[in-house]
Amino acid sequence: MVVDRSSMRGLALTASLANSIRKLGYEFEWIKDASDFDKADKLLFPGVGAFGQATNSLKASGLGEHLLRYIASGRPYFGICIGLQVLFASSTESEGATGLNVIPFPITKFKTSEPNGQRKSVPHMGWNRSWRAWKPEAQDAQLMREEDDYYFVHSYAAILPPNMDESNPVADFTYTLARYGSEAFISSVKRGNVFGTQFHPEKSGPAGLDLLRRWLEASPESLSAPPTAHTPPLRLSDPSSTPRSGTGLTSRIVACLDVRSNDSGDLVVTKGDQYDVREKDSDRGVRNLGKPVELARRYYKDGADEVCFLNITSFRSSALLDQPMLEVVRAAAETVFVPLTIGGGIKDTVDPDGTARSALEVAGAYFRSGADKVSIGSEAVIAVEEMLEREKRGEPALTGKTGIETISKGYGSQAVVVSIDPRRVYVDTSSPDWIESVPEAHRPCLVIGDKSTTRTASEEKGKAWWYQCTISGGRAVKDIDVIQLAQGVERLGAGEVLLNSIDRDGTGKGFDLDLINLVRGAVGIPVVASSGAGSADDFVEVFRETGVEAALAAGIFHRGEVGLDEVKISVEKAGQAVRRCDLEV
Ligand code: 1PR
Repeated sequence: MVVDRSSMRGLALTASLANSIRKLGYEFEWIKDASDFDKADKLLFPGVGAFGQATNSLKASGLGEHLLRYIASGRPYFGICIGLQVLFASSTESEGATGLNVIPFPITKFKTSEPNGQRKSVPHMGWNRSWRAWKPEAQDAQLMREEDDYYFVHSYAAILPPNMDESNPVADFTYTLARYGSEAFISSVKRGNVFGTQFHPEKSGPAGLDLLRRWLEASPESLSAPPTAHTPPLRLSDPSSTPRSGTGLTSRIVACLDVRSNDSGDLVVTKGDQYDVREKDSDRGVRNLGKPVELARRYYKDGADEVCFLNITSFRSSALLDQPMLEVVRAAAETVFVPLTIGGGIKDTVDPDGTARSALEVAGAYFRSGADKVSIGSEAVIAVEEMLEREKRGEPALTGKTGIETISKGYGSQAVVVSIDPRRVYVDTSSPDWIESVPEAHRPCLVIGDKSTTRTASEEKGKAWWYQCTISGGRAVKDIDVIQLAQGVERLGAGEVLLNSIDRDGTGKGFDLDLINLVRGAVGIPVVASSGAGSADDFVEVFRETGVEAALAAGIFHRGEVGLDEVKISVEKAGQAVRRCDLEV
């Protein structure tokens, strides 16, 4: 396995790939210097991040040349995500950077809106399907399966023109396509010994592990076999070539585990209602709903599309050296092969010995333990508040120093989630000029109860409210609203918003559709709806009414009231695509 060790981003997902290979019973070694290429029987190049960073460091270290020589030797190569993209000629992500040009075709960015004007979230993040192999190869070397969903996370891809024909250089390769909205792009490509996937098999659950297994098991000869069949070029405008409606992505279902130490000092999964996690009885102990790693494993087996850990006591104990959540993530990543997010305490900290640790270092420790994304809460609110202050003073908005900026620069924006904890602020509507009591800056997120779209709308008649952001798990409020925050973190470089609602948390009343529609309409990055799920129908409703990319629940899953499969069946019956998987692996 070769890793671009000079690129931090390259390291981010390698822990997961290493775990997948070990899980499949194979041994591997990291390429440390050029001489290691000679020892390799097969070579995997994993990674995420920027094209230029990867190609430049391959060139600067001289490893690029050795990589090309390795490929020319006919031994099998498997590039994942950026390991696929470096095979191409160039990328609009990094002007002037040149790839290895094994496939003389450019990588370009997804459009953020459709021809009909509809918004399209970028990055393309989630589970999508590969389909219609062009020039399928001999059966023994056929790696891809059309019926499987795989996990993608990227903003750039080998996007094919709609009038693709045999003169396109890509036509010399065997490839599968995936569709994101109206754009079709290469999801896997193969010619002879060279194979690559835009998606992450190591994060694609049983289907991804199966693909890795097929590649690892196949003999080098069968992997290098030339194509034996030839089919005409795929006409992308052919409606029968589109297996799934909508964007192509499935609606993601996320299981969330709020983790903290109980009064005996053990780490437990807990769950509050409206952020109070203590039992209602007289001793007020921390509610204990299970062990974090065991529950994460269970949700993976039950078909969760992602698992999210939130360290909800982080604002009290923040020393990195002493961070038990690192071990939780490490242990979970050994057996959970879907994306893992970790939140809580992702900020600049100081170790007990006085060593300062930047948010980037804290995040790096989690990525090396096996996390795929970090979720930033309180620090994001403070960063946006300061950014707005700077703008008011006429200073540049971005400093490049906030955790969001440094982590998204180092690991890619797709690795940075911002967790928002808004609270409704009700306003007195009894006087005719009540609107004056709402600060002008916050009026864009004002909801008039009579127009509320939530299921509890009848309770809201005559009311009005806006959404104020909180920090420290709802313990303090800030003079910044949910739209200001969501748009601010997008400018700083966040790749996804995890949208909680303190009013709905743990209530089972359904998601706050007003809130979700406001935020989703305000940003171009994916939004995960959270808080309030009480039934499988709540998921159906939130996907149908808001078009949100993902929905998360905690309490109903922990208490066993609703199963992940039950949610997926309901969402699918309602016409939304979901990832169904073989739950045995
Ligand atoms: O501020 O960067 O250290 O991050 C702290 C993180 O911990 C934030 O993401 C914040 O949301 C979370 N947090 C802090 N205190 C609590 C608490 O509960 N006392 N949990 C807390 C937030 C909300 C969701 C919950 C959904 C779904 N929990 O995580 O999972 O509301 O619940 P439901 O399906 O049961 O309704 P920082």
